Amino acid sequence: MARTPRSKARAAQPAPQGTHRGEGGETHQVAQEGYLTLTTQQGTPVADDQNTLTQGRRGPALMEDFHFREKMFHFDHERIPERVVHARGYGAHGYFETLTPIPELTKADLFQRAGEKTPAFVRFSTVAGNKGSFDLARDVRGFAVKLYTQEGNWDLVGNNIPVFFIQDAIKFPDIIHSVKQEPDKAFPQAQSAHDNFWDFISLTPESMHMIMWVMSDRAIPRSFRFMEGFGVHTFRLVNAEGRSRFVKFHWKPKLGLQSVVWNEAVKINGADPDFHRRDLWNAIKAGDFPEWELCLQTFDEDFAESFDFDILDPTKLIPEELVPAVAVGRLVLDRMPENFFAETEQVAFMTHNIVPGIEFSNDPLLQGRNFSYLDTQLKRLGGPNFTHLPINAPKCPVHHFQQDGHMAFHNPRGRANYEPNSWGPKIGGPREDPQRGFSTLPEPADGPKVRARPESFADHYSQARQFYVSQTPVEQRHIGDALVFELSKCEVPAIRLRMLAHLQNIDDGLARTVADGLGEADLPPAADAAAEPRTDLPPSDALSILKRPTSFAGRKLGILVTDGADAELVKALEAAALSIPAVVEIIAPTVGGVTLSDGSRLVAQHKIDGGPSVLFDAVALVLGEEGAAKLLRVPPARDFAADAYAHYKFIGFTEAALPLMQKAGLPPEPDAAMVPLKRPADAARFLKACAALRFWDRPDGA
Ligand code: HDE
Repeated sequence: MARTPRSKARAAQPAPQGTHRGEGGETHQVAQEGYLTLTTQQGTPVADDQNTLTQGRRGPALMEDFHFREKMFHFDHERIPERVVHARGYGAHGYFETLTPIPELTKADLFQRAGEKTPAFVRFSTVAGNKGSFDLARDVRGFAVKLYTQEGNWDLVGNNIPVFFIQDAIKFPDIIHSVKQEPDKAFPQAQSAHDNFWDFISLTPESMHMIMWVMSDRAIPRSFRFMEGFGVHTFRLVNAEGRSRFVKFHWKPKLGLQSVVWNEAVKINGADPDFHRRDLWNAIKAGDFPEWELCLQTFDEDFAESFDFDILDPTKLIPEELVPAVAVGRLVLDRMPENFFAETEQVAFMTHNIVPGIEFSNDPLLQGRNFSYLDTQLKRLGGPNFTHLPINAPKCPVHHFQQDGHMAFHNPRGRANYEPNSWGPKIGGPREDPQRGFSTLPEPADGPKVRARPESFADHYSQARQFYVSQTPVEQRHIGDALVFELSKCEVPAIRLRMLAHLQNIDDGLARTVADGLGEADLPPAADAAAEPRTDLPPSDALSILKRPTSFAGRKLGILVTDGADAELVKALEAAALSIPAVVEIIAPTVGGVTLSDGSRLVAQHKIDGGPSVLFDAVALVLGEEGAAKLLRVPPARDFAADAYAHYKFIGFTEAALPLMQKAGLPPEPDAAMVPLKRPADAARFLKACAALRFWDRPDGA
């Protein structure tokens, strides 16, 4: 008699509970202890989850097999539409703690009491790629925060870049269509390096400021934990007296900012497409909770009037040198979701989720978003009751007369389902509260109905230039390299030329560098500008990453070891990292690990080709004599050293590692970031040096 798959599978698996039919048709009683009984969705206990009901062992399947049909039907419907943008994301729970109450600025309940904690859920994302795309695309990162306040949910749906590509929401479908896979080919995936994107951009001068940011290191962050977040638009804060001020929201990471270099990003995407997810998961699971300060730039109508640009224009920012960003609270992420789908996939952020004390401005992009987010949740989540899902439900009392619809699982009781009614306080249901309730600031508005951009939105180049001149030479070089890389992927020469024409309105040197990189001898004339580009805006240090202080806290050291590696040195490196605190992972010829100099066994987290140096912020080559010789014949070991060097990383090394380093093409004379590890005491010195994160002075880096 033929063996059923069940009989093979059972040997290796824990015994399922319940009864099942054996090969000979006899009924076995299998272990029940400790297991719950498997049931259908209707609660019917399941006897056999391995075999479909058939007419005879080799006969046709029967329609009456309700368990098979229910199981398969549910599987067929497991997916919901992925987000049309920001499809790939990763979320975490935490809280917002108010540090400085600001009742003079806003009556928003969450800002009234120092030390009060408001539950939060945050979802980070890339924009262009599909749900299964890789983490280190060159792209904007979403930074969406849901705060479950006592007066309703406040969603601050921001990005890691403080400006945007377009000034009017009506252009959003166009910019997104242009960046996503081309509709005929269905590629490229998660990349802006293609003709459609640059065609649209080169025809859309208002995107130039954003383009400088997206071509900068901001678009290839090292981790979600090391990036800033921005609300982008100007919002309003309103206090209890009804006085209002404008506000821009900033999230500043406690661990500082850090990005990878492009060559590293490309390799990370192959080595670990989930690099950012894994980083967040590991950090939170290890109790190293990422943290951001919420900082506010607030200003009044007078400032808005006097500022060089329109505060309603989302392609502009307000330099922090002009309006400082003042910290009022902190966001801490301390818990990963238990179920990715239920929480991260089903979370519905909506820009119109605001609370009394916070209001919109007339930024046309924000106004358009207020329509789009509700609409998109209906499509994604399938009905109007997505607010009933635990991840979306407010954590404050909710009383209203909205009823029924798909999947309504909080249903009002009693007779009253309208208001006003005369049924009295007990059964008549909730009533309005003019004191506590959200009331819109009576901002006057007038004028003819038009489709027109304000004149005050016309300057598209001045802040693009300001961003560029605020960068260090290394960062400027990266912007030039990124533009050359992306435009080299454009097959249509006219698109490249149009971009060069725009770049001339931003910075002559940058235009020349990009033209050289493209092999374009002659620069085209500068693009026509709707407003004369200004060259007098002063550099703003806050716009640069590399002008900020650095630290190795929360970073990762990779130690490559072989048999015979110095046990004391490995221990000293681990201890020095722990004291920062930073994380250490061991890479070895096999994942089973190595035998150290003292005879002890050290287990590895990675086999050498599964743990390339691009996954680490700094590396140490702690090799023993014999093992080192063997590594010379292992190409991934050479790449490990060569990439660490090319990516400007700090490299600690024992003497036995020198032949490998030489074979990998590293210079025979160590530079200042190649630190000899002669004795255990050198470990602390090495890790101290690692705080600089990269040694940019290396002449032949990536
Ligand atoms: Fe979004 N955006 N967006 N966006 N956006 C969405 O909503 C939209 C914009 C941002 O992790 C969608 O739930 C329009 C700016 C983030 O779930 C959709 C416009 C900023 C997320 C949508 C913009 C953002 C989204 C798709 C131009 C930074 C991910 C799925 C007017 C301030 C939220 C969804 C998450 C998601 C529309 C521009 C941030 C379609 C129409 C500017 C972080 O509603």
